[in-house]
Amino acid sequence: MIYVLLGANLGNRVKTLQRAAQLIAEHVGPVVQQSAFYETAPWGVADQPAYLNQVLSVETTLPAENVLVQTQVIEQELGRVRFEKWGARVIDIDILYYSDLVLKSDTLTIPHPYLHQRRFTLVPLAEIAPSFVHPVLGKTTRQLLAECDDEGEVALFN
Ligand code: PH2
Ligand code: MG
Ligand code: MG
Repeated sequence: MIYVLLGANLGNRVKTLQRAAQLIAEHVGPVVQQSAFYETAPWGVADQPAYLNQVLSVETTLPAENVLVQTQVIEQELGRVRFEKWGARVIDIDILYYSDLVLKSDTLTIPHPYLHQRRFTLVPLAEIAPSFVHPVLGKTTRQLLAECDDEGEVALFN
């Protein structure tokens, strides 16, 4: 099982996240669980619109590097243009976990290196995977969230 974070803060955020989940199901594998949408304060670069974030669990037979390629193709297809690190974007798809795999290459780090520092990731992840254990830190999502000192706002979005 893999866990991916979707994020969008430009354009029609709901439509984009829905379309991203469809494309992930087509090109990566069946979506098993999806968290609610959360509206979240921008992290890293403050002066940008609020994000919608969602976490999905996905069953896949693809190796991690191929999942990355597929998610990048989907980002392109949905109109992503890269400007600045942590800046506004139509869609961002980040791999959080790939089962209990630990991997560091030039292009990909799994688990996602910032996941434990960000409420906008931990809150939706805790909704669908509260007991999943971080393979490096050895803590559940619930524990990581309790210990996270990020104070960024994360609100259920309806
Ligand atoms: N993604 C970023 C930078 N900052 N802030 C929020 N709230 N949500 C995100 O998905 C996000 C961010 C870089 O990927
Ligand atoms: Mg990201
Ligand atoms: Mg990304």
